[in-house]
Amino acid sequence: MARYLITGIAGFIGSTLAHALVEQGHEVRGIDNLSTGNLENLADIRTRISFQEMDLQDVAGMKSACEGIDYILHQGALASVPRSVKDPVSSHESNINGTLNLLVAARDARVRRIVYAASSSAYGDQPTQPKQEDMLPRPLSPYAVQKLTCEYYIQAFYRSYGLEGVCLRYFNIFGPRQAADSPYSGVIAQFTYKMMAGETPTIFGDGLTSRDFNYVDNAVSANLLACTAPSAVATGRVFNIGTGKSHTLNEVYATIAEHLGFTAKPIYGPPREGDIQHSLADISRATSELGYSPKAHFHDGLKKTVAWY
Ligand code: UD2
Repeated sequence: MARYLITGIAGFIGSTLAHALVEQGHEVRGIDNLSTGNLENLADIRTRISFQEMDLQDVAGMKSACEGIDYILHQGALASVPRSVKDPVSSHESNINGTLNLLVAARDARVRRIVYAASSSAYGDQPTQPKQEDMLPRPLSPYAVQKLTCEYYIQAFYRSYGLEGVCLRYFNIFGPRQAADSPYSGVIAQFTYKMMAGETPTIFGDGLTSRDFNYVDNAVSANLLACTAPSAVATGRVFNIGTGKSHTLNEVYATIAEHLGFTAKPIYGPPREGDIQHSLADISRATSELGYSPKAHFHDGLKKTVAWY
């Protein structure tokens, strides 16, 4: 049994991690400022975790949150490319200042390792597919810059202070509990929610935009592997957490529509600012070095997700 701190525990990925760790008998502490997270995501495990409403930028709070912790799974962030384009300052404060404050607290508390929710957005408009970790990043949006900056901070804290850190570059994670009711929600959640309400979703661009959509269970297993992998393999390193397969927005729309019996054709709108056209992961580093294997497949994951909403 180990002691975990999950930041952003009331959010989509944070709460899914919490369920998995509680299930395995670990001690789970979680913080969330509830700006986008929702305590309903934790309702069935609320008595089995220790939760505090807290902002990542709270210096004293983060100090006490890190006390006695073995592993930090750092999911807390103001996610979304378009949100960061609209308001780069608030997302910078949460994503960069908050992470830096957490790192200082983790270093001082001698936390064993921090696993960071990095983002595939770091690759930006690099034309080469699939994306490999050693490619030069070309972030296009403030969000991508913020997520990449924190990868560098994680690595610098390892080299400067010996705080072990692993960066998991998530590729479009989806699944149950993903917020669906905001324009900043992930596309699968938004399409499902809208179709269920009888509204026709808008596809930004020509529908041929593609993403390596990865079901949340695969992200959970990647986090657990990143905690236990030998330091020489994992520490200070970046791993793509995708599936190695991509799907277009047209395909996503059609599949969700089929599950829900929704018959209207999509509305097409202009491409979204800060968006990249194609995103596909090369997962060979994570598979060979962490033992990561994305067992949950896109279509099964989509079926479970649609059924959940
Ligand atoms: C980025 C990152 C992802 C994660 C996420 C967090 C990339 C490739 N991926 O996801 O790893 O960090 O940010 O937020 O950078 N769309 C529509 N209609 C809608 C909503 C979205 O067509 O109503 C399109 C959107 O323009 C984009 C695609 O769907 O082309 C996916 O959008 P998203 O917001 O779900 O995720 P994305 O790719 O920005």
